[in-house]
Amino acid sequence: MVARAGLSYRFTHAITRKPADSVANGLRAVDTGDPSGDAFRAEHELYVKALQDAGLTVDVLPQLETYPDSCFVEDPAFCLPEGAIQLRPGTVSREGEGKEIRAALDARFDKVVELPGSGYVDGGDILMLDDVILIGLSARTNREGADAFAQLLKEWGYNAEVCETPEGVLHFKTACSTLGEGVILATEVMAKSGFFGERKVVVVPDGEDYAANVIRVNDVVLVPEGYPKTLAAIEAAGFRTVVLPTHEARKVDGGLSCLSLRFAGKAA
Ligand code: CIR
Repeated sequence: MVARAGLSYRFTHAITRKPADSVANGLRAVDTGDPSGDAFRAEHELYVKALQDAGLTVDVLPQLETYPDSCFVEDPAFCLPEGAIQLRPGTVSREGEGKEIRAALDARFDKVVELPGSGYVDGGDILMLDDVILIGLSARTNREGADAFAQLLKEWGYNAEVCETPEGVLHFKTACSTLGEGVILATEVMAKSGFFGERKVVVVPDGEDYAANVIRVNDVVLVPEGYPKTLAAIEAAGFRTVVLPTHEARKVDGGLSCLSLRFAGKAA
């Protein structure tokens, strides 16, 4: 595939879902206290506003109490300009979220397909760059799912590569993000992985690994609040930033990318 300038950060639309009260039971590796639905929804409103300010039309789906982690809509789907893919999240309590997001995908895309086969892929393990889509194997994304997804992407005309997410990292994108224009933000471990070839990598300063998960949306980079060294490094690399609170999301291992599906869609 020929690189498509801006594929990874020029967007017109986003799909989000309001955090449910049941997010208090969301999955997490380390318990630092339960998130509150009300406080999370307040942070979520700021997040939606920031996406709108960056130029996106944002669909906000209603809260879904059956699935505590359902506000993390990045995991059950993946969107490209020509269509969307309904994924199969790789943990029991989230497996049904693909079906729940389907109607929202159908409303925005003419082409929506389900991940072929019976493997698992979480959208958090997919890093879209302008010339390649990296798929991280993880506790949530298995080889069968990653290979089926890579094959599908190739049929759609994209380069795809399967990588091993470093041990102890929930999702591939927990530890890296695209800043756009060929520049990556990554934790030190991820920066040393070799996944990014000759690309410029801005390394997340010591002690701020959580801030490796940012999102470039059109002309700005959304950055979590409370990570001043990372913020300064992103700005020093020449990017405009907007800082957002993610305190509730963080309690259940969520970050900025997980809270939306971003894409260049057809006109609203
Ligand atoms: C989970 O463990 O699935 C949620 N508590 C957090 C999901 C974060 N999603 C992401 O990084 N893409």
